[in-house]
Amino acid sequence: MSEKKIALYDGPAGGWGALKSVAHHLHEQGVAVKGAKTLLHANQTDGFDCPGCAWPDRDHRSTFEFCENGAKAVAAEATARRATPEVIGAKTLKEWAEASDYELEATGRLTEPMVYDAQTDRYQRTTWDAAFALIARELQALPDPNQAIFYTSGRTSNEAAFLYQLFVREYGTNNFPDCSNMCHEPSGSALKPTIGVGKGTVTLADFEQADCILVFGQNPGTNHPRMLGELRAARKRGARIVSFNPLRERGLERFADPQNALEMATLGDSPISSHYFQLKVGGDFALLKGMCKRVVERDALDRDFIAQHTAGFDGFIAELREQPWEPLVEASGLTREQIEQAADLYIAAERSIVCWGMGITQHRHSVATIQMIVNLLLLRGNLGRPGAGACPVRGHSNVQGDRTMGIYEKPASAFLDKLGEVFGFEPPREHGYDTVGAIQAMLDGKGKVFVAMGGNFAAATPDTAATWRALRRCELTVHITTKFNRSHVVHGRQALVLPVLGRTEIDMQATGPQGVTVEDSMSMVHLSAGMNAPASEHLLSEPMLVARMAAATLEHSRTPWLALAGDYAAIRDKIAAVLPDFAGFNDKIKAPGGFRLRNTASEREWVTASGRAQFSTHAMPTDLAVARVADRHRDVRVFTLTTLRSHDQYNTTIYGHDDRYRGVYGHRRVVFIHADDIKDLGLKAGDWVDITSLYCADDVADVQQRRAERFLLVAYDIPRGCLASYYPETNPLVPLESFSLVARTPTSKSIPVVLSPHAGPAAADAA
Ligand SMILES: Nc1nc2c(c(=O)[nH]1)N[C@H]1C(S)=C(S)[C@@H](COP(=O)(O)OP(=O)(O)OC[C@H]3O[C@@H](n4cnc5c(=O)[nH]c(N)nc54)[C@H](O)[C@@H]3O)O[C@H]1N2
Ligand SMILES: Nc1nc2c(c(=O)[nH]1)N[C@H]1C(S)=C(S)[C@@H](COP(=O)(O)OP(=O)(O)OC[C@H]3O[C@@H](n4cnc5c(=O)[nH]c(N)nc54)[C@H](O)[C@@H]3O)O[C@H]1N2
Ligand SMILES: [Mo]
Repeated sequence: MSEKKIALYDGPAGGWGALKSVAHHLHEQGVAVKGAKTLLHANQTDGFDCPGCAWPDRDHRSTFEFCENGAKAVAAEATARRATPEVIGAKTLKEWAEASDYELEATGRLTEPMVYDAQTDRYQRTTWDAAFALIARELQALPDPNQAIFYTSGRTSNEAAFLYQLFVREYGTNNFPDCSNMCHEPSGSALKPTIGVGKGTVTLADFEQADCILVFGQNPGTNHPRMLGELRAARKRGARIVSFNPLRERGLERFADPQNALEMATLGDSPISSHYFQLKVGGDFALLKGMCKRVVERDALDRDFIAQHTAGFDGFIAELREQPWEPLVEASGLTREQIEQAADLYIAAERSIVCWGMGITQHRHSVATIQMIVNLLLLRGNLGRPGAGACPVRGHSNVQGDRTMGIYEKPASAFLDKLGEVFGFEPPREHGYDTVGAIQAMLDGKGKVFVAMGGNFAAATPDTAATWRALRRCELTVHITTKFNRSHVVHGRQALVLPVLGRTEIDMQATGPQGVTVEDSMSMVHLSAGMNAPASEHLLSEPMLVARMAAATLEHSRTPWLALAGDYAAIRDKIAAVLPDFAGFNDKIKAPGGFRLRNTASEREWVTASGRAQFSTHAMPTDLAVARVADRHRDVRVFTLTTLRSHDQYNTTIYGHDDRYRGVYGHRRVVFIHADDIKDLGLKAGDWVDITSLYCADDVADVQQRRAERFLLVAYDIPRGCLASYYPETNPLVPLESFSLVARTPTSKSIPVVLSPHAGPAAADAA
């Protein structure tokens, strides 16, 4: 671990620091040579899709596109370390429970299937046949298939996801919680009824033509580094880049492109944002409504578009005119002049794109906020024409594709009809559990078998204490995974850990080496093929694992499971038979870079109830948890805590303990806070505090308390009253009952909390 220090970083994002960091991580993972060779195949026409993020590749370049955090994701998978049954079995699970998330994953790639042995409290080696027999026995023993829950994380390929949802539906349930429930679910929920597609409408070509790109609640310098290349190019052309973020994020300010020889040699860099608005955490709805108000007041409307393509305009502007400015100013944390300035930048542009990330989605009113983004776009006809549109920037590299493949707890009946017809069975119709619902069901004893296709449910989900109780109540927990993580340590009465191939590895089946497909954030579907030798000879591919699990469990299935898993082209033919947009799938992916799925909104065809793009009217929310808690606790200072990613992690996978751009080294338990707020608390930067979250439902008098201990106070450029800290360490503070309306996404970006000095020896130790 690096030396612990807090030291302001004043360089650009990217640059030599990024190259140095990659060299360090490759070395750490023991993959200096193989890793470097592997990196050169990331996002190449004949290579694998980078497991880092869902940002699209520019026409699958023939030259290697450098990305620091993509490189770390690849290095983490291509690591030389091996978590054999001997390594994992050397400790009891009670002992493993003491290890950090970092230490768990640092054991390396899992090599063989393992089963939990309650007698010794250890995982031990098992065979694949025994593992599938155990799963089959437990699933068949359940009196109701709805007692089984099947989670998916977003790295799973289309082929694996399609087989997985088919298996689960033939088994008899729609219980498909997935990482999307905690991520961009509100984007889909907001977009589908308003513009007819639950996805973004733009492509990279639009980024070349936009005059104004608005970036809300997103930190691309860390989470989508390749996006900085597009933003930088746009800025160089003279486009305006307008950022809305409570924190000043270095990646949104300045960037030195490692691709650019001159910038690297001269230590030069390029500005990214032309304008930066540091609004309050959760202030976006008010800000966006204010921007819409200004657009209407200035009469800067595309009246032809509104008349021809939209519905609900009159109701929307009538309510908007009634909306006083004062509450908008108060809730946004910006001045009226700033809100007007932001709107004027938007008005001045001929073509605008709005991008957003988790800073928008993980709030109580996220769906309304995203619909306010849609309103803003509709007012000026910024949908369905070049250089304009909506751009929710997805997280996991195939999270969008998994949904397209049917990983959804509320499937459309047309999809189920077709699935049943193609495979000759009657799919279940009842909607299933999402992530919050699944935790609740396990807590209530209604969910008894938990199967996870990737991910780290125990660490990624809200309300850690409740989630762990839920998982521990299960009869059986099954994790299909590449690395050892928290979810394997917090297990059911019986437990299996089943290791699979990663994307960078050669996937050899009966008919030869196989490629899989993924869909990026801009609906481009393309092939991905690994080139490294598998981490162990015992690994199964995800499609083969699902096929064998299905063949063992479903005695009357007519699906040729093993034949499908022996030839992924055959799976793709079935996908094409079920999903009309995939007609000719196997031919289409032969084109370098693949093909784009049809996006009706980008053609100005509106597949909505009214047949038009829909304005949505939303009043200012009055039911905010922070306000409710502050009202009941007038004697203490209630802060709004937002939880985010450091530069050295991939969700729950912790690569290291530095957050270079925010000046944090060797620490993860930090809380960013305004210097004046530290003073008001009678504390100083460098002091240790405990964080207590307070939560009360609308109609309940009880205030629930949750606690996470020992965080270092870091003075930071963040609005007063707002705090930021890293996830997953802060997940114990997120109440299970607190989620966004409609989408049910945990509100991990607006948690009411109070701070208190940490007493006890740990503070001294850690400092
Ligand atoms: N290297 C790396 N890449 C990743 C990931 C990773 O962990 N590591 N995760 C992947 C996944 S699954 C996802 S979903 C994406 C996540 O990518 P992001 O959406 O960038 O995720 P966060 O780090 O949660 O950061 C959200 C940003 O929102 C800001 N923010 C916080 N609260 C608010 C608010 O109320 N309003 C506004 N306007 N801004 C706010 C924060 O300051 C931060 O800059 O990245 C993907 N890519
Ligand atoms: N407080 C708070 N909580 C959050 C968030 C937040 O911003 N704040 N963000 C939320 C978001 S946006 C998301 S997407 C979720 C993420 O939730 P998850 O998707 O469940 O979590 P990850 O950390 O991405 O999962 C990492 C694990 O995936 C496994 N894995 C990696 N590659 C593969 C593979 O190729 N195959 C298989 N089978 N397994 C693999 C490894 O075991 C690794 O440990 O967390 C959410 N939780
Ligand atoms: Mo995500």
